[in-house]
Amino acid sequence: MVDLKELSETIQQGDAEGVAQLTAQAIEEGLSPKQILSEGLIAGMDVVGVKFKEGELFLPEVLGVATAMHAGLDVLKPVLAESGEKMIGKIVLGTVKGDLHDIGKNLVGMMLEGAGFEVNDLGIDVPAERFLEAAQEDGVDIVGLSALLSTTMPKMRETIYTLHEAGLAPKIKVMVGGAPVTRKYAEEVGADGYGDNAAAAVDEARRLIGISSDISWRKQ
Ligand code: B1M
Repeated sequence: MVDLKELSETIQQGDAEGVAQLTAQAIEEGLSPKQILSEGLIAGMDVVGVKFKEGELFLPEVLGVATAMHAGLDVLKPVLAESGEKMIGKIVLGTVKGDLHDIGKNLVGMMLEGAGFEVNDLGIDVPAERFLEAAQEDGVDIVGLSALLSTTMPKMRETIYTLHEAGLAPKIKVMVGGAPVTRKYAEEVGADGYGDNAAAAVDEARRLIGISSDISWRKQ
């Protein structure tokens, strides 16, 4: 019988092959996708998120862990879809127009997926209109904007303005982040949330959809 604690620990070790194998075994043994996700995969990511925030783990380790998480999610996703169980929220994510940096944004996306969010990653160099188009799809809760250049940061304000003009605020929240972005800047451009790093982005996204940092993985 699969021990979900072992799955959580395998995630923390960044062992992608082991995670895929244990996840498949748990499904085969009839455990619910919800239980596998919350007590195995997300439980492991939560420990990693805290360690990353506290400086105990560094980027290469977190990227390895994120890859392992993806290996588990890849196995679990079809079963989740079949069971009709919802992820906790939906996020449209992208790097703003003119900006090609995506390492941090990808990490944020993976951590968000690890925390149970459905992520629609639009990639890099994303114009405001493309964010708007994606935000208008069904069920989007948050639009996440990443920028690494001081020259592209103003695109955040422009994108937020476009979303507001289309009447998507306040229903859809906007979260921003990236090395040069500060909480003060986020407030100035009218964002609802700000993440200093990937773990903080997960906490902030949970806050924006009204979930406290304990795991409550489904929308009521
Ligand atoms: Co660029 N680059 N770069 N670069 N690059 C920086 C950002 C820079 C600070 C380097 C420097 O000069 N010291 C500087 C920007 C200066 C500024 O404007 N303030 C710079 C420059 C100038 C440039 C070019 C203009 C260089 C040139 O061509 N003359 C050019 C611009 C290209 C463009 O975008 N149009 C350029 C190009 C590149 C590469 C293509 C070579 C490459 C990008 C590869 C890629 O991303 N696929 C690159 C890289 C790698 C960097 C540095 C070295 C590293 C960035 C990175 O990946 N960090 C960077 C220097 C640095 O930051 N120390 C630099 C690791 C990553 C995990 O952190 O992205 O901060 P970060 O993400 C964090 C948080 O910020 C947060 O969580 C993440 C994980 O903890 N976060 C969010 C990010 N997005 C978030 C979104 C959220 C919430 C949190 O909510 C939605």
